[in-house]
Amino acid sequence: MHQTFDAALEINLLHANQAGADHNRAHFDTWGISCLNLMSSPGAGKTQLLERTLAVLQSEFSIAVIEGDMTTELDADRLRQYGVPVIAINTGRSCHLDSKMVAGGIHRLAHDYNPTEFDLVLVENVGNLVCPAEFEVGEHAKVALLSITEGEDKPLKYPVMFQQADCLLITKMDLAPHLEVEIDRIVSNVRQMNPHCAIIPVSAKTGEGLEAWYAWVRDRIQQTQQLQRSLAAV
Ligand SMILES: Nc1nc2c(ncn2[C@@H]2O[C@H](COP(=O)(O)OP(=O)(O)OP(=O)(O)O)[C@@H](O)[C@H]2O)c(=O)[nH]1
Ligand SMILES: [Mg+2]
Repeated sequence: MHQTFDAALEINLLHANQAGADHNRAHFDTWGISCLNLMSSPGAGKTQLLERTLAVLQSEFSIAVIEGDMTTELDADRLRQYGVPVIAINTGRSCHLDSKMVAGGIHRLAHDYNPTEFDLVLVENVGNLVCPAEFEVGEHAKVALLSITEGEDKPLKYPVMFQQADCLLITKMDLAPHLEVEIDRIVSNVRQMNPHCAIIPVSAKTGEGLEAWYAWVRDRIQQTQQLQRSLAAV
């Protein structure tokens, strides 16, 4: 009985969240903004990757960040040093961002800036390998990060994140010589879950693989801008 009630509640919750995510995406589409949702377990390297990404891509694109953390603005402050707008969202007891929280962030951004001037909104989700994958926030693509210190088995044990990802970044590749990790096994475990996502091994420390990541981001931005042009034409 309880189980039926819980399942119904979860379906309603996810349904309401999806409607909110669609609404957020419609805003992004109208404004010609590409939105990427970065997700991983705590400490896989989301903020460090964003620091490198902002340093390089902000000369090409106008970028804003929505930074989700349960508490503190520590990550938001790291990213503010790059001179881009960073909207911090503290989720309190919640282990993921949801579409309503991100709608609040979008409205703050639109209040303080002209949203049509942005090309890219990067969302850093709360560090968690499970729940963020279930709650869309209006992103155009999901980017999952898995650091090589976490173990090759994680794609099999936490499948939803890896099934949903459009791009998987295998992070901290500079540590490979110090670990007994088989990168091929990470890749084949991801492929069991998701035959199509881009898989890019990177190190935010040495810069390995980052050109491929930037190329992937540029491609996503181009796709959104093409969509906006075709929406404007009808
Ligand atoms: N060796 C190495 N360390 C890294 C790399 N990327 C991040 N780190 C380190 O990993 C730790 C966590 O990095 P963050 O970027 O804060 O990770 P995060 O995913 O944003 O963490 P949360 O926001 O707490 O979930 C820090 O000590 C980073 O310096 C990398 O490519 N190589
Ligand atoms: Mg972080």
